[in-house]
Amino acid sequence: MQRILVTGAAGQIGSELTPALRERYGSTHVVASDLRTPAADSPLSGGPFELLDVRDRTRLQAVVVSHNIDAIYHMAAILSATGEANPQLAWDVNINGLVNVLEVARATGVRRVFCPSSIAVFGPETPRCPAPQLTVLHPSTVYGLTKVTGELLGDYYVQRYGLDVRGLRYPGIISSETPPGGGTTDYAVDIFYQALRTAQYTCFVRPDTVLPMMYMPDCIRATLALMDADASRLTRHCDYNVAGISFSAADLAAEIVRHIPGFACTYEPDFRQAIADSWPQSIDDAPARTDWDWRPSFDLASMTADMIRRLKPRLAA
Ligand code: NAD
Ligand code: AKB
Repeated sequence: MQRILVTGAAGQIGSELTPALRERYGSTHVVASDLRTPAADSPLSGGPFELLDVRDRTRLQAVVVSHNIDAIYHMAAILSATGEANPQLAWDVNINGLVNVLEVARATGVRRVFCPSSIAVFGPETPRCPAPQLTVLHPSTVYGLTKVTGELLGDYYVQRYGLDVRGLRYPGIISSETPPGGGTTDYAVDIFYQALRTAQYTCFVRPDTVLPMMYMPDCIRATLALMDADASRLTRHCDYNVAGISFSAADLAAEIVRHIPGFACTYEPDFRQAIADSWPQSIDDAPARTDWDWRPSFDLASMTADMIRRLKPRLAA
């Protein structure tokens, strides 16, 4: 049975990935870790937790050795909008944290690392509709720079050291359990909270902004499917494109109106508009479909209905 460490486990994805891994591998086999201690009623409460800053290699190695870890899901990162506010912090956490994870893996018994990438690897010169798997990677954010570097570094550890490192270029992730942590695609989650609380939302990108997005159940399924895939079928390692749903901010608002008829969305684009404009509108994920049978299961209508079904009782209470 694998013994897994999840870094950045208290974040938007880690807080749902960790319970999914615990369901598969057993609660005591999956150690959650983060900079911040989760609340007692958090989704992480069902198993071991370690306070861990991924920039501290000594502590990271001590946690890996003491729990006899053989796989790391490295979710700790600084996202695009926070990264533009503090580029040095983004570089420090995203690059030095990743180097520490890979080096600790090499020095200990860790055999497998999952390291997420992002649509942020693409930039204004990338074809936007769809972004091909193999294309120009010239991002305009520090976050995108760290993600391109992370993909290349992961691939290097595969060829140079034989470490099994895998990664996906996640689109913007939409979810109902834990709010997103400082990205450009956060509006596609915030809009649900405000629609249910006040029936109004001021969106920080223009209504015609189209971005690739994915609902959390598909994100978790894609992550587990890539990690389950037979290595002999993989033609790539750390940079698989994965597509979910592409829609504009106005399309999302219109879909929410079908459930909350009085909902009104206004638009006041801020600095995140330029980031969104530098990313593609859709993704070509043919290698993921061929190599490990990837198919998304949620569209805009089913994602919106499920988000509202989950959030409504919680926000009403
Ligand atoms: P998040 O911001 O919600 O969570 C990141 C977590 O990392 C937070 O809990 C934070 O406390 C923790 N963290 C920050 N600095 C740390 C440090 N120095 N040491 C340890 N922990 C630290 O992010 P997320 O949305 O869960 O993203 C997880 C991964 O997926 C990241 O690599 C991100 O780039 C990638 N990704 C996310 C999305 C998305 O839309 N959520 C899209 C593309 C890629
Ligand atoms: C962000 O907006 O920074 C993230 C991402 C797409 O990587 N959600």
